[in-house]
Amino acid sequence: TIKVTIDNRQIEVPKGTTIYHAAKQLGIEIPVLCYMELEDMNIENKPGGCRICVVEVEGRHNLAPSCSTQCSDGMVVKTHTTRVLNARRTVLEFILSDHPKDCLTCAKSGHCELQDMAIKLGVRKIHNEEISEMSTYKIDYSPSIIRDLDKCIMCRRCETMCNDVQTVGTLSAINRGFESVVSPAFEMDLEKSTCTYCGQCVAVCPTGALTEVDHTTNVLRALADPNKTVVVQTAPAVRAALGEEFGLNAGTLVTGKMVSALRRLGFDKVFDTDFAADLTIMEEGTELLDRLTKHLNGDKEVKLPILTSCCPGWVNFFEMQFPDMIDIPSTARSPQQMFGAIAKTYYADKLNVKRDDLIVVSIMPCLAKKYEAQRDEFKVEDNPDVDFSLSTRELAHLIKEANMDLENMPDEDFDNPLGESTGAGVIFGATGGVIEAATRTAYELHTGKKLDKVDFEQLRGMDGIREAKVDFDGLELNIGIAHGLGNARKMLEDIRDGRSHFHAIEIMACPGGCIGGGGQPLHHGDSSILKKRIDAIYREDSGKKIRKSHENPMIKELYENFLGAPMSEKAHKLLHTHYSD
Ligand code: HC0
Ligand code: SF4
Repeated sequence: TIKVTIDNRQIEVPKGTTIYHAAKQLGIEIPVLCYMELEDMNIENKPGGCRICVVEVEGRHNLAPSCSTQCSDGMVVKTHTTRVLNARRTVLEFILSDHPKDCLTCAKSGHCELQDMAIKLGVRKIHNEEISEMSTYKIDYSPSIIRDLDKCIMCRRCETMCNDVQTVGTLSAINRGFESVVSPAFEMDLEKSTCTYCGQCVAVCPTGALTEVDHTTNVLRALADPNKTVVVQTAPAVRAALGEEFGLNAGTLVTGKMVSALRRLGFDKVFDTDFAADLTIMEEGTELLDRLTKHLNGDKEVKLPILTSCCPGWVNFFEMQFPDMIDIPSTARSPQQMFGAIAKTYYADKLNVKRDDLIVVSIMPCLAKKYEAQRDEFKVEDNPDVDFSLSTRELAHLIKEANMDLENMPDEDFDNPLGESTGAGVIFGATGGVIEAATRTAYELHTGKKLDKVDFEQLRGMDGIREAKVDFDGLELNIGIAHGLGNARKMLEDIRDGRSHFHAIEIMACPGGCIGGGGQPLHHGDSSILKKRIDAIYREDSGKKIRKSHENPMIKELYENFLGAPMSEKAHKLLHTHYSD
């Protein structure tokens, strides 16, 4: 270890520790802008570019960026001298001089780290603004994400997420000096690139450079139209994070309050994507058992492992990066899309409403869901099964705009029939949850026995790649789990190279699963927030009366009265899909 003195206090740290981290251990928070740490993944973004984190080191002429300067033995550091404070303000003024000043109307207003920094450092005037040049770029619109590079401050966090965590490689810094930006190759539009719309870049962007496509106005318009019946479905992960937008602690469940807020916003019916998650398990679980049985009977045509297919970012990833393997994932549509297909057939018929007059809105923790909703396979004569997909953040905006106070809303229940769900549907929102839900159902269907204990703890956790064996009454199933596309890539490469021993694998594009989706309240890479959301999801599950998808009475009724059986012809038409390379 080495000894350093920071602001007159001594600390011993291991060699290689940065000044920033040593100070942190002393409880001294040095302000940072571009720096980002993903502790669980052992990934750091430290381009040392913004220079907001500079400190004074005794004996050195220049100020040192604390995020990327290592401590040396006997080093004496001062973190907030007048010189340091002036330098930070000057640096920030430089950044602001090349930044639009439309804070009042910016989509990130109130959540912008640049704005927060200007407040923190007391910037009241931008010196020499009149003589400084502004770089301008055309705004890049895609089905899920908007890139407004005028607002990019070159922190490179998006690049770290896209390249190091997701290994998608869409975003990288191009050009030099004043012209430099983070962009897809050849300044191509996101829609033409390899982007999966996972939204992890948006989740860490400190400014308004990367934001979601906002559909709140479309939804308000539909709600105001007397000729439309507007129903909403809420994804499992939303209830575990929405509260954060209203100042509640991470991990607070707001299921009932969210339902009453949606009802007061004017939705005719408030339904649950968890219902469709139960339906997904019926289809995917049956498909798993079918493939498994055929495989064990020596059918060479049938491949294993089966991969889950409910995450649209992941679907985009394998379609683009592993086109030779598109026959391995399950053909089951995602719960969002199963919900839409059932709502616009079975439910519309029940209500005697024309397809065009039923508007289906989804509230999702995800930005890729916006893209998924507008894929051609999920339209009937140009009318989409899901009309608009809003993120958790967009729902928070709608609730705030209506001047509702979420914390003090009454707890209300979902409507029926498409609001009835089990604990198995809820856990879809956390990494490992989909495969645990499938295991609960597949076990009972395959063995004909009742599970004494529905909790499969061995499938839970935050490790990027996990594996567990589950005993199906003598038949041992190898189950794999990956979250984050970088981990998914490893799983796929193993399968391609014949090294995979799994029967079934769950893959989710975002670290943590949907609770860490690109549409959730911003968590700035803090994994303790993700863990609290995951705990909340399992709490909701354990409090549910029914915890296995095949026991959901409304699902049983749907099969009896409408679909027939899992994987029936009708189920295939409405609930399954195909992939394209
Ligand atoms: Fe998910 Fe879903 S669990 S992808 O993670 O499967 O977005 O929350 O809604 O569709 O149910 C997201 C979350 C969903 C879907 C479900 C699945
Ligand atoms: Fe990369 Fe995901 Fe952002 Fe697309 S959405 S640029 S894949 S991080």
